[in-house]
Amino acid sequence: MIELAAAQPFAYRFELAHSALVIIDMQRDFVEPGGFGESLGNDVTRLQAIVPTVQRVLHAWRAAGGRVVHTREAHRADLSDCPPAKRRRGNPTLRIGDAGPMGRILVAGEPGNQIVPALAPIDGEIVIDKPGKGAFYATGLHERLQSLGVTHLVFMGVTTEVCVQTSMREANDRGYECLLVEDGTASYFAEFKAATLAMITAQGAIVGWTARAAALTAGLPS
Ligand code: TIU
Repeated sequence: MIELAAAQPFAYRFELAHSALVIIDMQRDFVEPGGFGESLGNDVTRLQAIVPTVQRVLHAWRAAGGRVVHTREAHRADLSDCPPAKRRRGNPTLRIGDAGPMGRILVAGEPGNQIVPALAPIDGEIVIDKPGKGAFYATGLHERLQSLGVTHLVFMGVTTEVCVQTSMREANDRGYECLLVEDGTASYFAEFKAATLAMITAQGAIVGWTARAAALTAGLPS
């Protein structure tokens, strides 16, 4: 049993064998200039800045023998899994499926859809392509985690208030004990990140826990 005494709003306990590290959407579309995130008018530097921290936690988690799940927000090439309502919103000159500087926006297999090289999945890790903001909608992730006996999920990735928070809330409703790594997540909006961390831990951990990356890595067996 690992205990993170410094977690908010109180200590978080988990067994590595029953846990998974879930890294949400650290793909070029959101983190690099020229992708979907920038097409929506955002400055991606805030997201780029967390890559070394996410990498440190990922390497420590792998070294401890922990299970890893990577997600990508990705649609099929024919956009049959992209609701027209989702496609209509955003930047009218560069919609999901349109050709951008890194290939078709948010389409599976395109250069922009790849996870950034520093965080690339390795053999044996689960990679989930998800059509929604949440990692559990239309992906089969819950069934895979159930079959592996996973009860605890540690989240990192982008963006805090969109795909990370949605995924964490979906997981919470499915009974997982969830922790979000505070400096392993980022938003294009600093105030949205701060509000999300606060709303997760409020009311006695109504959605889950948060902790700093250093507290998590210090708790992992090396
Ligand atoms: N726009 C934004 O903040 N996020 C997304 O569209 N997707 C994810 O958060 N991955």
